[in-house]
Amino acid sequence: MKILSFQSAVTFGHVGNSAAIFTLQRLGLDACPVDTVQFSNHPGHGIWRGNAHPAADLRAVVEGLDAAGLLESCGAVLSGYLGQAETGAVVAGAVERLRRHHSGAPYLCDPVMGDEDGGLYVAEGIPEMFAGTLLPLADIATPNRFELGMLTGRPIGGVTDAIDASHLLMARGTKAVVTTSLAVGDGMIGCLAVNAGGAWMVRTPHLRFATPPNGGGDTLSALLLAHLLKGRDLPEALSMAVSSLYGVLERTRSAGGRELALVAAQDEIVLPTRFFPPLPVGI
Ligand code: PXL
Repeated sequence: MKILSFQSAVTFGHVGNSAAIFTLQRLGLDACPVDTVQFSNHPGHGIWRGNAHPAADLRAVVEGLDAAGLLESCGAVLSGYLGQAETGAVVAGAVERLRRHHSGAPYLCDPVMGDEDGGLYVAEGIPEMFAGTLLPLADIATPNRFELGMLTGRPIGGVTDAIDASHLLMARGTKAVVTTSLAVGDGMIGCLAVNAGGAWMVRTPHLRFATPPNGGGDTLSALLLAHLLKGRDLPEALSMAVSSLYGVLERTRSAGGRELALVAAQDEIVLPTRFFPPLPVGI
């Protein structure tokens, strides 16, 4: 199974496609990167250089794949950090083209916009583009708590708020919503999955870092899509994805670096050391 993945690329470190492609490949999936930007490194390092690729260049890549008869060999689309609002239309076009070849081809949209610590870090127009163009096409959205609040115009305090906001996104067309970074008390952090069939939480201990690494969300989205494509249902796929990310983060913390220890911890991608089960949440 090939997955078309629209995300950032960094030369040093592991965020965007520089985290997702390896993760997908390690799970045996054939990942096809469309890099939306090329940066030296994640801006979290303080200094960085690089540029977003113009949307027209990215559209040419999608058109080239389709013209060569290669797009139809892809079975799913993943998107993350897009760099520019105009790139949203290119991703939407790719999803629509792919669904002409394979109706119902899955699309996971990670609406990368910001987080609780750093606030909004994307270009103008991106929040509106996610809300209006990409999320209504998505089978799965993976906002963090901050992004879910931005997308729905409501602050997300606890799990009940997150479930209500997930239903709001689902009323606009998204089929399932996975919200990351929900503080659930007792030093634990939770991921919440909501679809038409119910709601489930996967809780893990909240690992504390002097400077938290970036790219955890990008890795989680890739893991989640991979497990769904392998036929697991949403709660099982979330449980596997969270368990693997926990293993990678634990290894990252003991290595003490600024970047995810993705290569060193690659066995966690395939078989996590600790397993965190999905627990149904009453609505
Ligand atoms: O992890 C999200 C992400 C991916 N790629 C780039 C980023 C960010 C978040 O800041 O800057 C280039």
